[in-house]
Amino acid sequence: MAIERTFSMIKPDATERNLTGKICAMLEKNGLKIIASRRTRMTPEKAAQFYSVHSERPFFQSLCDFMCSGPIIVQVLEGENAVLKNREVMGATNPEDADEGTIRKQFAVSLEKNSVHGSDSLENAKIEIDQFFTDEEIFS
Ligand code: IDP
Ligand code: MG
Repeated sequence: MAIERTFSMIKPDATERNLTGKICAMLEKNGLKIIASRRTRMTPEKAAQFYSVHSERPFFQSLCDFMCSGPIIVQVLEGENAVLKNREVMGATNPEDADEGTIRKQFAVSLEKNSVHGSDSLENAKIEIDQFFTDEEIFS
């Protein structure tokens, strides 16, 4: 297995409920090392760019509004098979479908307000990391 990097976000529904530490602890417990982290806010432009793959979906505008509604934490995670591992720790997009013990099962409020984002491929991980971090901000 290869050491990979993936991009993670803690979404506004989770920062609002002060769950940052609990979510980071679950990532770390599962072998994902937080090698960059910053609390910030999405702008409407940045949200639209980040979720552009979903621009034709009916939930797009609501999703962008939600992502701008409060602070987020942007992170780079590193570890064995980090892309897939993070998706496993996150759980299914819809918390109703998420497995026990996953972040979304434990913390998500709804299909939209599902507490965390994680890159879905190594290729997208690199694109997403580059949208938020320079190489000088990442320390493994
Ligand atoms: P993912 O976050 O598990 O990769 P995606 O399908 O990429 O899921 O969707 C991106 C985000 O858009 C989801 O995490 C969720 O916040 C939101 N979303 C996805 N599908 C729906 C929907 O049907 N209604 C409302 N929001 C949705
Ligand atoms: Mg996705």
